[in-house]
This record gives sequence, C-alpha cells and structure tokens, in this order.
Amino acid sequence: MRNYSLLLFSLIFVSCSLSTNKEITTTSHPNIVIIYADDLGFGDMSAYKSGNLSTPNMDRIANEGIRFNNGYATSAACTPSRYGLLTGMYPWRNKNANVLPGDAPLLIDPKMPSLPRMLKNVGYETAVIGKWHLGMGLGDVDWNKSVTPSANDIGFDYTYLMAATNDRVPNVYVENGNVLGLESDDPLQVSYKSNFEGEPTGKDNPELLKMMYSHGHDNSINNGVSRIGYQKGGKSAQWIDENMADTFLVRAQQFVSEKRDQPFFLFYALHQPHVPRIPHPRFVGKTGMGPRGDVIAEADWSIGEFLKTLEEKGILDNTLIIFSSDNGPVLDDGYHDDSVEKIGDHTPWGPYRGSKYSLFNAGTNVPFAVMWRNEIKSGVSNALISQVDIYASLASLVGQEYPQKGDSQDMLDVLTGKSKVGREDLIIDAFGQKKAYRNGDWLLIPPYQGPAKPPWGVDAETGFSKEVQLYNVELDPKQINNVAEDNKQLVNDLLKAYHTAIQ
Ligand code: NG6
Ligand code: CA
Repeated sequence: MRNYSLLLFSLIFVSCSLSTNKEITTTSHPNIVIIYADDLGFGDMSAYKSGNLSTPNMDRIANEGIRFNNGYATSAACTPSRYGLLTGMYPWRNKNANVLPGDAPLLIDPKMPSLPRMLKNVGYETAVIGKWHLGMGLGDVDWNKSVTPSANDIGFDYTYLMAATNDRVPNVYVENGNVLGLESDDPLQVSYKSNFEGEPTGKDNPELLKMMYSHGHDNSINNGVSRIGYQKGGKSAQWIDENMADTFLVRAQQFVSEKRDQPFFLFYALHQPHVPRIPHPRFVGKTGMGPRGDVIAEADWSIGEFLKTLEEKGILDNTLIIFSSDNGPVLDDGYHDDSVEKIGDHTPWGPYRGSKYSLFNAGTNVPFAVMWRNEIKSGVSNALISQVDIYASLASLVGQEYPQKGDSQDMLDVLTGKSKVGREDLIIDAFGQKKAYRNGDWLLIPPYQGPAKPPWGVDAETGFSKEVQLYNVELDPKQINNVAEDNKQLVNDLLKAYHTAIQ
C-alpha cells in the first residue's frame, strides 16, 4: 500500500513537472531575443532596399519574419532609447535619461517596471550581453570592487557588458558587476574630470594613435585609440576593439546553448557601427566603404553566426527575435575613419532626412524586424510602432500586464503580423530631450530655440527651428516641404494632440 502511494505520488509529481515544462515551452512562452544595433540607419539594412550595403543575416530576420517600415526608436541617441526599450516609459519623462558618461550611476531605478524583470518573474532566464550605457553603481564607482547596483538589479540574471560606449572609458568588460581580468597590483581608476598624472592622451600624444579623432575623443588612449574620459591602470582588463564582436558573440551563443531547455530572454546589444569603428581584421576591406561599412558587415556576420547557433540547437523556430537599432546613422561621429570619404552613393538614412541626434525622421525611424518562425508569417508592415511598445507587447504575450500607466502600448498582434493597425501616434526625442510628434503620416516638430546643429562639431541636423514644422513623411520623406503655414488648423489640432500625449 505504501509503495503504491509512493508510486502514485511520483507519477503525479512527474506529470506535474512535465506539464509545467510543457506550458512554459508552448507558444505563450517562446524564447525571446532582442538584437539591438548601435547607430545603424534605416538604409544600412539591405532589406529596406535603400542603400548599397549587403546585410543578408539582418535581412533574414526581416524576410523570414516581418519588416516594419515605420518602426521607431524612442530617441535619436543611445541611453534614452535603451531606457525606453527596457522600461516601457518614454525617456524624456526622466530628466537624467541623456547620453551618459561611463561612470554614471544606474539610470533605471530597480523599483521601476522593467522588461527583463517582468520576463524573469514568469520563469525566463534573462541576460544582457554587449553595450549597456545605462549606468551602473551609485556614482563614484570603485571599479576594483563589485559594482552594484547594476543591470543584475533590474532583472537580468546574467550580464556581460561594455559599461557605456566603445568611445568612453572604462574600456573593460563587466560581468555580473565585476570588471573582468583585473590584476590586484594594477587597479583601474576612472575620471571624467581630469587626467591622471603621467597618462598619455590623444591630445598630447597623437603619435600613439592608430585612428585619429576628429572632434572630442582626445582623452585617454587604449589600443591606439583615444576616448572620452580618463582612465589609469587596469591594463590587463582593457579590451581590444578588434575582438569585441567575437567576445560578445561567444557569450551570446553560450547563453542560448546553456539555456535552450527553458525559456530565455537575451538582450544582445551590438556595439556596431558606433565609433570607434574597428573591425576584426577578417572584415577589413569587405565593403569598400571603410571601417563604417566593414563593422556593419561584421555585425551582420555575428547575427548570422548567432542564428546558426539557435538553429543547431533546434530552438530557432520557437525563438521570437526582434532586430532594431537604438538611433539613426551618423558618419563622422568623432574619428577620421573614412566614413564620409568612402560613403559613395550609400544612404544610411534611407529615403529620409536626418541622422542620429536629429528630430528629422532618420534620427529615429530605424530598422525594425521581427521573426518567430513557429508563429509569424513573413510580410511587410507599415504599422506605426515604437520600441517603447515592446514591453507591453511581450507582457501581453506571456500573460502579464504593464504594471502601471506607461507609454508602452500592447502591439503584440502588430508584432506578430496579425494586425496591420499600429499606434495612432508617438513621441520621439533628440538631444536635450526636445520632442517631436508623429501622427499618421505627419511629423510635427514644435518650435525650439536650440541650435540647428549639435554644438560639438558633428555634421548632423538637430531639426530644431524657431518655426513650427509639419511634414508628410510618406509623401515627402526628405522633409523638404514644411507645410505648416498652409495647414494651420491641422497644426493646431496636432499641437493639441501632442500636448495631450506628453501629459
Ligand atoms: C557624443 C559623442 C559621440 C557619441 C555620442 C553617444 C563627442 C564629441 N561625441 O557626445 O561620439 O559617443 O555622444 O552616442 O563626444 S550614443 O549612440 O551612445 O548615444
Ligand atoms: Ca547609438
């Protein structure tokens, strides 16, 4: 009798755990991967057929899934867009959500709603690998100790990060809050105020540079490239830019291979084509467009290898992959890297006006594609969608709700191609948190006092003007005709709607 009960108990136990596993691996809980490029323009991805580069692996995501023509980053710069993506909240609601220095404290309050924590709470294993740029620690970080709070405190189980950008110190990898490869007799020091005595800089020691800066970027030197900010020591931990793509790829492959039997969420945050653009020698000269083109080829290859791993592990079909970029493209962003000289006829901004840092359309209308072979039929969508919607949409997928009134809208049916009706409107912002409003085909830029170009020397248009601007992005993608003057009533209506939307 006793044995019989034991058997019954074991059977119930086994079938319960099986059914739990089954529930978790069905269509409601696919693996989720966000592959996020850094400064990749609409026209840089060949699936959009508006530039000269070839990106077959990025295109595969679009061709086997859905290519969004009106997919937006929340901002024309990195930190704010990442903030919007991970919190479901427009970044301009937080006055600190601007491009951060490499020693900034963690920007996302661990008490805020966060995409990784929402997924973790329903059983996902979560990881972020690659560029972070959302701060870590509480300020005044001691890089020689465990840095906390960090990405691990907002819901990521595993984190392998570049703290800020590839052009900002510290130039080290931080794994779960710990700088990798440090030696105790050579501590790492970082400052954004002044140099450490005796340390070379790009400004004073240009003879040590393998790539010359064009504006900014003349502080501490690592791997023959001067950066923004000062650092001393930690030599054994300093990264080699040429190996960065492989370094992140291997971790990403390892994570999905290890976690293949359970639902996982990976935020794979590529560092390309942000400056300094330094591809592995395997990719040098691949595109004839200089380093900017070559690092895009390298990013594309990395995506291909990553997809291959998912395929080999038998999990590609049930992995929902979102591919996008944190902001629009830029050519010379601070280094002489031939990005201007070798651009030829290529149009990183696609058919649009603007770039990174711009309220014009190309600043935020970025590559956006979603693939999930088990569930999504391939196609093209013109629905208006923002990266801020990813939170609520994925919450809806896994049976959760966005926990408070946020900006994120549930676009699950749009993401999966069941609906072509996207958002009615959205807000974008450019540097200094200046906002613009897209509603239908209209892009409204309210009047601003700010400069027409960012003040630090980059060749970009902010889109700021003292006059109100109204463009029909569909009919006039180059945003040549400001039709505000001829459509006063419409401008008033849109301004009213804009003011309601930013409440
Ligand atoms: C700017 C940098 C630029 C880039 C950008 C952030 C200078 C002169 N320019 O301040 O090179 O690093 O910040 O880019 O310092 S982002 O994609 O991470 O937002
Ligand atoms: Ca960026």
